[in-house]
Amino acid sequence: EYDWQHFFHLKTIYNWMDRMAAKYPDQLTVLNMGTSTQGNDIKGVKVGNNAANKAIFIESGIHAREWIAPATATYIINELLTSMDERVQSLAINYNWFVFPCVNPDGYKYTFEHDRMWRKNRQLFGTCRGVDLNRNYPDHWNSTGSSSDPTRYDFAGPSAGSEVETQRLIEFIRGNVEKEQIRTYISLHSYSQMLMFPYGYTKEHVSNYDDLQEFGKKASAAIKAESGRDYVSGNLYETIYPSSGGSMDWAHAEAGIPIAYTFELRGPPDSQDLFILPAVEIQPTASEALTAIRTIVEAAAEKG
Ligand code: 0X9
Ligand code: ZN
Repeated sequence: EYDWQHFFHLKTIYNWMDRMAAKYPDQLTVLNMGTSTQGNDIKGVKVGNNAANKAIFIESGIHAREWIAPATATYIINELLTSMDERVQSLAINYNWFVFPCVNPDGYKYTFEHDRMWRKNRQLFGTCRGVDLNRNYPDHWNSTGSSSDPTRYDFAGPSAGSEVETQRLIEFIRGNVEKEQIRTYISLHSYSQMLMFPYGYTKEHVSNYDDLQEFGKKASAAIKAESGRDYVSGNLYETIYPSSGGSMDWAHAEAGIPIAYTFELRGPPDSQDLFILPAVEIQPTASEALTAIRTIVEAAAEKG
């Protein structure tokens, strides 16, 4: 019914989360941030319930066509609950995890039902649709690497934080960041094999640049050792391209979450459709992503 050899529809992912909650009632709780533009739930899970623990927040699927991202998020949830690897078991014991696999549920559904290459949400603007939710966050909104044109793939929206999907995520983080001690924020994307930290909007360095650079480099090395894949690490502005209004910049600068990364996971070996990763790649891609997260979390814990 659910595995990591196929990509699954939104409702299949949500049904799987419900079954995992029934199977692991002590460790897993299903959460709902609220509803999207078109009325779909934005569901996620909390894994772990030790109130003394710090928390890690993971979002994926902000870009609808990047199917490997939600698949990786569900893999991580499953590993936290079932892994026989002591290093992963330690992560589950020592941290609480908030994982929201599909923070753009309308777009994700649309990629299954109508257009595989859809990226944005499905908000209507006259004769066209969609805001790039990773350009809509209220931190130096629409200042670079985004567009005011609703026909474009990188449309920032009519105003900062205009979209309900953005608003629900902001409310969730604001309501939980202190209460749950969220100290790490991960945004999963594809396809460039990069581990990036803030800022996206400027090449100026964050105050903890040296730490984030060091953790990123360690994570790249850990992936290289596991799968032989090369992941470039660095600040987002200089590593991929300038872009403002991303969730990571907001999480770091506005919500005060010190450790924030945007991962670009694998794309296919050779193809024009770089978002269409063969399903056989889900397992190794998700495994190396978890290795990178584990390495970052362990390196940060060592620093104290
Ligand atoms: O353009 C993007 O949003 C990301 N690349 S993707 O191919 N997955 O669309 C890059 C990260 C963008 N930026 C910020 N977080 N600011
Ligand atoms: Zn993306």
